[in-house]
Amino acid sequence: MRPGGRIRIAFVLCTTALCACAAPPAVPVASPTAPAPAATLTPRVTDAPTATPRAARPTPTPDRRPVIASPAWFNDATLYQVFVRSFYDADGDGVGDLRGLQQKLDYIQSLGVNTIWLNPHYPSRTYHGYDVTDYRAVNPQFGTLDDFKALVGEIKRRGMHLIVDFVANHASKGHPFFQDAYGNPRSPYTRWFLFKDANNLSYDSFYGVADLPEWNHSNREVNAYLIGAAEFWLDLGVDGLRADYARGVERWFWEDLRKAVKAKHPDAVLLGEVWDGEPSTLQRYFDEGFDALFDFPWYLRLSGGENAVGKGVLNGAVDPLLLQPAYRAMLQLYPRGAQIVRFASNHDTNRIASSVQGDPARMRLAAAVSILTPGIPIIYYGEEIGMRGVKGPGPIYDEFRREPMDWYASEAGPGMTTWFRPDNRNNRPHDGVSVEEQDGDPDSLLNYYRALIRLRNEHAALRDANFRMMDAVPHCPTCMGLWRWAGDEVIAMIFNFGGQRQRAMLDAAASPAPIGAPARFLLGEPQPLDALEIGAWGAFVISWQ
Ligand SMILES: [Ca+2]
Ligand SMILES: [Ca+2]
Repeated sequence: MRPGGRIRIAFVLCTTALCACAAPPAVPVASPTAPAPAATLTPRVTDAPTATPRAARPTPTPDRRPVIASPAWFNDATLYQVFVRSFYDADGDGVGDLRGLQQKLDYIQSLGVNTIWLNPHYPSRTYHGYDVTDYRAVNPQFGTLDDFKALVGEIKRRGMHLIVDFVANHASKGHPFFQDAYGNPRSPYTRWFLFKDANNLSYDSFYGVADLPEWNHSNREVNAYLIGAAEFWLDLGVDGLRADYARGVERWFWEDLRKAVKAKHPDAVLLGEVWDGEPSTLQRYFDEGFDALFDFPWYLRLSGGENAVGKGVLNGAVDPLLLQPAYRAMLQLYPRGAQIVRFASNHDTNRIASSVQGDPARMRLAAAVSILTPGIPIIYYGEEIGMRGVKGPGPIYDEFRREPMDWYASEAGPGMTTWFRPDNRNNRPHDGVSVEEQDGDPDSLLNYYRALIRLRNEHAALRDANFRMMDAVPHCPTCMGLWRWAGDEVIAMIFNFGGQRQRAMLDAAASPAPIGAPARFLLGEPQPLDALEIGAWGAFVISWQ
């Protein structure tokens, strides 16, 4: 943390969103899975004059966009991304596993999350698992197929959902089919890969990485094999697939996958990773058969890029207006029913806490804008406690973004994974970043995440597709605002992406619906709407019902 930062941060926190809790922090409790304290975001009614303008809902104009029959349940999802190796170790070998994950479902549910995305759980030759050697088995380090079935059963019993990673672009060099075909042109698997010489020694691979030979999707047998693997997991009760590197795979594969999956599992969600800064690129993949895509255009502008620190909208480095195209694409470009997944970091990016250089105010702003604005939020494990992570200095890199989930102040205790503990790691004992240190503190980042997710779960207007961007927030050039509504409720939200305190004005006349009732402040202290004191990196969320 920078010199002087602490003073400024304390000011920020006590003047913006969440300083209703004047009581000193509670003593942290010993159990990292104790129920969340009841404290947090009690809506307060403003004593300011209520807005009286009446405005009509947006006039419906003919919407000629195509429609995707996406699974309705996914609109109400809040996701949690689990890198299994780093999460919770049930058998004491230092490596996270499926039984460990099952033991921490109480914790995950305590966040308000209802859907889990697992990074690859398949047998693999690497620690990260994106080189699959068997598409129908569980990495023995993580457990057995029976452990997987037990996990699915418990997730279903709780009314939760599970999405698994699906790697269709490439295999592992260690995959038995590739092993058979490599250097052996007479192998029955020769046409399963993209060999470039007569001896089957040179081949196309993911970004030229020899360990990741690409599948040949022009071969129907390959596609049947991969689609069969997808169905195998869906038949076991999995609720969806997160398609790795979707843009590496030909369109016909995704179309065929959708047809096969939806015929038997119409409620399964197909979530694609299309790493691109342009909404028009994402649009193509909705056309190819995906229900849902990660909002990379939004993420890249928010954070300034996957390797950035101190860049992007979230650091005041660029105008928050740059976020608007990502939102507007949801209204104008993507098909109706398209599902956008909103994330502030993932296993391939610097963690958001590091991107904002550990500033608690901006960590909270990142959480609020990710969880409350239109889209389906996903939280990368550990983000909710502010775990740090930046690309490593080499020769290892991404491990530093996938460090062991920090359960304990001491980084030691039951379930703590220990597979990656170099001296120059990002997260340390007694740094305030652990579940144990934050669980019982009503003012902690962890409980802020819980409160935000609770708001999303309790207000249909925070999940519904209706929204409208504010063209500007009067008097606050660093602010972004938008309206959301559902049923009888209208919600306005304003985010200040700047390091200066501002006096913003909410233009109530621009409301998409009548807002005669008193305003309830879901986030931020009640204030007159024409003079909202918004702190640096602050947020207001205001409801009329
Ligand atoms: Ca283990
Ligand atoms: Ca720590």
